[in-house]
Amino acid sequence: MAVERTLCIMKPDCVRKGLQGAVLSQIQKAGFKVLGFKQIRLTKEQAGAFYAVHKERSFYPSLVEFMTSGPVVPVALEKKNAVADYRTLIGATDPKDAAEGTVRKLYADSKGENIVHGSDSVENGKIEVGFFFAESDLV
Ligand code: FUP
Repeated sequence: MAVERTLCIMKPDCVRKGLQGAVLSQIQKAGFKVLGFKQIRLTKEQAGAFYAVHKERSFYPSLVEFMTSGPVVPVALEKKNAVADYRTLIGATDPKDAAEGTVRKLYADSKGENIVHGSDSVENGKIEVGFFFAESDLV
């Protein structure tokens, strides 16, 4: 299995609920190395660009609204098989469908406000880490 990078974003609901530590602990216990970690407030332009793939979807405006509603914590992660393993750890997009013990099952209220983001492919893992972190910031 190859070493991969994947991007976690602790979303505004995660920060509002004070779950940054609990979520990071769960990620670290699962064997991920934290390469980069910061708290920022996204602009509408940044959130819109990050989710550009969903631009034509009906939920896009509310997604951008939500992602700019408070601070977020992007976390660059590295591990063998990181992309698939991190998605297993966070669970399905809709917490109603998420497996027991997953981050979204434990903490998320809805499909729209689901605590964390996770990259969906190895290629997007690299691109999304680069969206938030310069290579020189990943240590
Ligand atoms: P995921 O890869 O699990 O983060 O899910 P998607 O890329 O399909 O969706 C990205 C985000 O859009 C979700 F985290 C929340 C939002 N979304 C909705 O609000 N409604 C939907 O029906 C689907 C996604």
